[in-house]
Amino acid sequence: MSQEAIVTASGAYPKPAQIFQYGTAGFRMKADLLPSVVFRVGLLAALRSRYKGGQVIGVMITASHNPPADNGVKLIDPLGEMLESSWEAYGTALANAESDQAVYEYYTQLEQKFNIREGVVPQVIYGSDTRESSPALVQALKDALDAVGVKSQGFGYVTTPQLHYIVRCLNTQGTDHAYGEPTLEGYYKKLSTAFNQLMNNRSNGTVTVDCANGVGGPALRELQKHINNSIEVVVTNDDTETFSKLNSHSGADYVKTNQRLPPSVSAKPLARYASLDGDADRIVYYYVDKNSIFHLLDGDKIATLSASFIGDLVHHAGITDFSIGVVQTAYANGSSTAYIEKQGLPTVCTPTGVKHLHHAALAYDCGVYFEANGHGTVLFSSSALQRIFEHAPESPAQASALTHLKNITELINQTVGDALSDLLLVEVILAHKDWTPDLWDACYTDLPNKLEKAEVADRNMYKTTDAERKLTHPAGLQDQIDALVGKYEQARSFVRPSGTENVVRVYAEAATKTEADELAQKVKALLK
Ligand code: 16G
Ligand code: ZN
Repeated sequence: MSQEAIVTASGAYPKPAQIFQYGTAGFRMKADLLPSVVFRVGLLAALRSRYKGGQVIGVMITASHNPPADNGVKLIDPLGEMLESSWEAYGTALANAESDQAVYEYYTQLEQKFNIREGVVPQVIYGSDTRESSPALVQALKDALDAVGVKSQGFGYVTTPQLHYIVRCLNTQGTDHAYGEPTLEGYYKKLSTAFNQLMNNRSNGTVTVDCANGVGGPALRELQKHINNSIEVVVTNDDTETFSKLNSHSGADYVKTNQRLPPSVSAKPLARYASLDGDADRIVYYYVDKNSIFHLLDGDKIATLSASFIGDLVHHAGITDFSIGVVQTAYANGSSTAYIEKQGLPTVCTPTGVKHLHHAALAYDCGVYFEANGHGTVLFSSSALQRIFEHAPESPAQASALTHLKNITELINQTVGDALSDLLLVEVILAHKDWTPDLWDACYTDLPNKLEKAEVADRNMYKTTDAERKLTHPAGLQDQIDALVGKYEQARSFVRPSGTENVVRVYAEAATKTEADELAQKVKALLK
């Protein structure tokens, strides 16, 4: 690739005096710091595609639930997974190269390291969320892709999971594990066809969905056109024109963190509500009871609901020796873990971040993974899918369960957590069980909990082990935490450095809300 083309194009995107890091979900920060990063991520995407023999790589420009002034960028690997972690460091190094010439040199170093030759045409697709800063960042990306001869295609405003879906479709087209039509229309058709069949002759009233004034709003409206009238979806907080409204007093993160309704929602008792985040890869449900008390149905509740429903279908379809496991993080409520284990299902705890959960979920025929914050999905292994689709039912009841199970595998976006797909999944399960939200909630009672964040001089001083449940550094701190935890009933607490902000997070749960709050405060005080 011509040195001049890269150096000249890079010259339009000078690097600010700043150290960048490819974190849990790519690069994420104030949008005005990002043009050079996005440009360089474009170069990395080109290399990754060439390294993968010309398979399509995705680039998503989004900062998810972060405030409107932020933005971010991350890569999607060929099967719709997050970028393989060993490549994150190359992204970090490219982003931190001090000059345009250094960018070019590092690019050629990577070509040599991976023995990447000329001749393969790299392919990259991209999309963004609805932030004001997104179009300019998309332009920076396109300039990089053009400078190195990438065959590229933009999909405009898309949810993060939609782009993951399209990447996988493009790379599996014409194979026996083709994932679907590689278009947005194909995405809506795939989900809605499965949903409509699963809801056949059922109806389930109304669900009101807060879209955080992000890209999930228009996407949900589009999806709505494809689904039958078995449910009524009321779309709220879907103003994507007023940039300042994004994620403001709305959305999954607001509801989960504050454990309360978005101020714009006046909830009717026992009606269903859900909130998406800014790029629609997270969802939480909630309702108020007859006494107007708010109840959150978070990622843990969605995981337990899905795992038990799928387990029942597998059983009723007459499929045996089928492993189902639930993957969680340290944030999973202790009651949810106890509930899953009581159902005889294995649970695994991994560090925070989708890539860790996703990886662990691959160990099962069916791996259900959700973070408590509402990010998650269900994976079926290819051998499990084969068994499901080849299974011969022995009775009408088995045949019916099997049909539902097949549709469930189509309804779920298996590339990554997808709020729209998860919304339809929950709606289907509640309709099949004929459950109101309080019945779902009654499966187990969450232990009261509290999440705090602490500003620290250097979060990198905090090192964890045991899936982030214990600190190894600073020395002695874990013993102090343990001593505090020992003073409370049913208590648990951990401290972990954030992967997305320069803070340390403190989580505590205990038998009562007062105790959980107090424990969190005391642990936080240890960090001073
Ligand atoms: C990122 C992760 C999310 C995780 C969050 C934790 C992905 C796609 N996103 O947003 O899953 O819950 O980081 O943030 O992996 P923290 O490290 O700041 O607590
Ligand atoms: Zn998100």
